[in-house]
Amino acid sequence: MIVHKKLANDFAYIEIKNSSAKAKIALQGAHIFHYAREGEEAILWLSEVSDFEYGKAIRGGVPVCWPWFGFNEDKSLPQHGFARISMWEFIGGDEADEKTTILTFRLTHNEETLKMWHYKFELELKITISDRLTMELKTTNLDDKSFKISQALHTYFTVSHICEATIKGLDKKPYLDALTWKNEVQNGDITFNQEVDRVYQEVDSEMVLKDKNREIYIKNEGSSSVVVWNPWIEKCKRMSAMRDDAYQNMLCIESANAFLDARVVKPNESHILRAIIH
Ligand code: TA6
Repeated sequence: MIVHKKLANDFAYIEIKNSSAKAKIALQGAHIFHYAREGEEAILWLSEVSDFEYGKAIRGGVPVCWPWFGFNEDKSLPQHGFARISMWEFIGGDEADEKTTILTFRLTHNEETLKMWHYKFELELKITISDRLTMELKTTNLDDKSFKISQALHTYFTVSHICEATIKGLDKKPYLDALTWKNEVQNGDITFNQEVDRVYQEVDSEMVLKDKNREIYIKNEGSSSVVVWNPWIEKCKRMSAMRDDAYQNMLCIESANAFLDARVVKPNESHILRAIIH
């Protein structure tokens, strides 16, 4: 079932239900803000006080950070790019079988995007809702010059408590610590007892998010960088659209092409970033 819905303020989204899962996707940002497998708690975290308003990114789910990850050198431009606050076109939904729904969204250059980023492009997000969540973000260069992108599927995961969460699969990987701007190397599994904001590089295998009562697997393709973020106590208080204690129940593991893993896309060529979560 694919149902088009609108909030009272006209904010448009699509609700998906099949025999394996439920999901909700906003047209702004092609932003998945709910994904739960049948009979299970939501895998994606969504802030209880998130804005659902045009021009503001939803706090939670999977913001699409594109065509730059983090700050732009020009500080007047939006952090994490403009894709997550742009209106995407819904291209179509395919109810492949009773367990699987595939949706495609598209964003192309327009007068507004060309002011912020001087390239012609087509960006497509294909989302497969089944007992796994698959996101495929395809960047095509429609310009006559090459461009460089950095990007992330900035996935917010729900955790029972941040102190119960462990990430496996990044042992011995180099990372840039975005709190100190120092290069470090991961030693063992990742656990949390303070603010963490890191860009891991050279990532080549599946990661596991171990929580108290479940394990979630994250596999990326077309990507060798992963951002791990939890704002902890003080930053959480400063974050927009987050309750003060929200850091306790969320954790971002972001499938990325960031920093050393930024990609150059030549004219008429494409790059695909894929994340498979189950
Ligand atoms: O990916 C981690 C990060 O860049 C953090 O530094 C952080 O503040 C965050 O994403 C959330 O950014 P936002 O622009 O959504 O407030």
